[in-house]
Amino acid sequence: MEKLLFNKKALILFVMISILLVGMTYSSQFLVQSTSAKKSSPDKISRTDSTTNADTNNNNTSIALNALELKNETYRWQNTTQGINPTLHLIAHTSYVIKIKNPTDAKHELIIGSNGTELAKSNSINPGKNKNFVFNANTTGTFEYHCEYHPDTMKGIIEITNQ
Ligand SMILES: [Cu+2]
Repeated sequence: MEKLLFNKKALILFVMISILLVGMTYSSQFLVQSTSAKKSSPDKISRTDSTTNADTNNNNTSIALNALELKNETYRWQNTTQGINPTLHLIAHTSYVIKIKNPTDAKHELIIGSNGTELAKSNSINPGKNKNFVFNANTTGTFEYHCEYHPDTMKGIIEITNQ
């Protein structure tokens, strides 16, 4: 009877030690994994940061406008946030790359103007084509943009400020 009890105690002790050992092995593995994850994460973060910065810089100096067909061959300009004929807010003394996509089946041409004067233009963009052109926002003020072929429906305002 005593022997059996001792065996039971020994068995319980053995099981507890086994559980402890297994637990320690697992936790040490976890610790190693988390440390290596911590070691590698700063690289990842800095890499993401630099790409984000690059993207931000691009966004600061580039504007995407797409030709959009609503229906019955009615067209609008659309930006990346689904804005229709959006007002463009630009900073003075900055060069902007205007990136235009034309997924419609009509020709378009973006013209930036002021009181009937053309300041910059994309030239004709055929259906399915993309075109980039540079607009130098030299002075502050309110300007307009429109499509050469659809001036009544594809048009918007450009506001150039110092900030
Ligand atoms: Cu057009």
